[in-house]
Amino acid sequence: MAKKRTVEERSIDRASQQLLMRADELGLDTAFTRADAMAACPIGSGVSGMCCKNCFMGPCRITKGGQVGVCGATVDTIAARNMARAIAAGSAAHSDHGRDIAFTLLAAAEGEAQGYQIRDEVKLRAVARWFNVPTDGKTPQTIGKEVALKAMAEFGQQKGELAFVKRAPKKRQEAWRKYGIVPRGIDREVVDVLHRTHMGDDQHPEHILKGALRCAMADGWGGSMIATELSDILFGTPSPKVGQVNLGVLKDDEVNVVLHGHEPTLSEMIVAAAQEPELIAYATSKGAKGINLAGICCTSNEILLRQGVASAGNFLNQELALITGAVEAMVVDVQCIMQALPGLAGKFHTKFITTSPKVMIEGGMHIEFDEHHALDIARRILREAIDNYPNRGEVVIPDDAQDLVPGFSHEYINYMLGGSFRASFRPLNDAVMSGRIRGVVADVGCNNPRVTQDKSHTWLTRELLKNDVLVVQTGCGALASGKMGYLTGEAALEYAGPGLREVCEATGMPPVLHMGSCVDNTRILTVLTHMAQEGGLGDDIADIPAVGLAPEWMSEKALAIGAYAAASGACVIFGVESPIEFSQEVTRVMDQVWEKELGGRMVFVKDDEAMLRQTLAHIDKKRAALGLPEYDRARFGRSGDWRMEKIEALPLEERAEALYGGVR
Ligand code: XCC
Ligand code: SF4
Repeated sequence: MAKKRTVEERSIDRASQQLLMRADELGLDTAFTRADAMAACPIGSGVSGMCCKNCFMGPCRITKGGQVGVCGATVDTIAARNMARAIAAGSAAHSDHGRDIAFTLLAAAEGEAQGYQIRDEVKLRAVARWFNVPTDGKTPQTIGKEVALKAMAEFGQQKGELAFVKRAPKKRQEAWRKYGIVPRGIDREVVDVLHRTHMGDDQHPEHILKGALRCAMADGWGGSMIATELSDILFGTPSPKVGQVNLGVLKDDEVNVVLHGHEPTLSEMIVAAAQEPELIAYATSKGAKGINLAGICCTSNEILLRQGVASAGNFLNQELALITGAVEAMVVDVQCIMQALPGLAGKFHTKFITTSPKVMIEGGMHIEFDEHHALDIARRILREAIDNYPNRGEVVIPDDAQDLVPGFSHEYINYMLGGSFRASFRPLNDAVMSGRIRGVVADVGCNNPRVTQDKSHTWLTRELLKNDVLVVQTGCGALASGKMGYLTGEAALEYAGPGLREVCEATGMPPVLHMGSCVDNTRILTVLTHMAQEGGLGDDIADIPAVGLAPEWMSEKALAIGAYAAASGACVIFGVESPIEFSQEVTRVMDQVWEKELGGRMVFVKDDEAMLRQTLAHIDKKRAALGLPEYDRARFGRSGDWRMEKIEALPLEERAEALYGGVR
């Protein structure tokens, strides 16, 4: 059995550490201890072998060079098929989320969705334009209905190109067409990958991965983009809001309802219902001071971004929230929901409630979501939670709750930089061109209990800031930064290098931007497109000095995002372990072949410092290719630099203490 890690080795988040100690005290298992007890399978993980179970002549296990499966499949074919299937599953999950939002928009436009309405007409009209829906003289309801139907049709489309593909820079579209990865229909591309990876089909690694890229494209420029855009139409396009994050947002004297998963549909209605005087009165009748909502994972990001609802944290906080003993109900929809939750909830008074027609878990209560009666369902769920308040036992709530300011949609960034007079990405491009900003990095993705929670996300963020790199974030990576206080502007400016600091001070833009949930990685595609179109940084996403990082990834969705980002021209670096390490060919295709054909690539780098080095090297390489001045941190913003210089002269240990000692 592997060794049990200390709480500090399991997480750098103090609130998590406190509850991990509590879990040890109570003898409760969590993903952290289960990861200690179960070493990752070295063959299934792709590190020292490859496993294929695509047919029942196997499963076949390849652990040495030259070995093949019963059917003759090589390690490269198996690695490519496994990667492609993971990308298809991830694309399916994101895209199906988008489909459900389209159903809700349709019901709302037809006046049949209780509680929902069209909140952002400007966005509705913009999306209508992309879908070629004429808007002249039509009511928002009619446009909404036509947009919803067009969105749904993108899923079932058999031939042609997805509508949002033409939002990308021209040159990017040409690269996609040339390499043959323009997605035809969202469902079709997922089915295509499942078909071609069935036993006895596509067995050419690069060709399999090309299918996987087309599928990922159907996610990034299809399903996920639909999810983001239609959510904005229904619930409003985000703009900065003050919120709070970490387990300390749970209240010891209110009914705590934790909303976990990914979709904004039901959670938005729960937010609305929680403000109803009757329900608040019902809560007080049970002895509580009120109803307190808190999110986990991307459902959290959705309602944090739009409604300012507090976040109890990221992926690895889900079990810890229950261990506070303070949660009356945990309500989940889809994705990233650990099966351990209902069992853990049973150790406390917590009611565990599944709501998606797609997700049921043994031991949980199921109250099924239906967009036609969402508000009534939300009320029923809140009543279940309130009824449970008197059953609460001993409570341990860490006092960690950090302020944060999320909500940087591309629309808002545009506005923030240019001001209302002339919204523009010009100041951002100028800052990159002058070298004040060295480049842009998206640090996104999950937590993974195989590595220390939040450590890589936050270390990389700090180091990138010091190197004058602007950091944008989504998903669990964003919540990691939030917990460390890096999403308030001032705190992050402490770390920012002189040039970046100068730009941020002049424009009011914080150096770390929380752009939303995981489907909102499509907002980053839009920002990069705007930057390419603004001029001065080439004319394609691949020209921009930008890198995507997923240092603590774990989900198939993360691989789908990585693949569409690489297809879109970005250099993407994943941490933890390489699931394709055992196949040199697949590693080569995803790195070199993709870079040659598409300008983007996807690599796996285990070590944080190596990840940082490669990130900066890529940025500098792109700067040089654009003929931009070499990055030189000494050129800008001398004010305040004495502090950084003094710190940088210190020996490593003291430097770490001086920089991070106060924040940890
Ligand atoms: Fe899930 Fe989106 Fe990963 Fe977090 S980051 S663990 S996928 S919640 Ni998408
Ligand atoms: Fe083995 Fe080939 Fe079947 Fe895979 S498809 S399990 S390699 S026989």
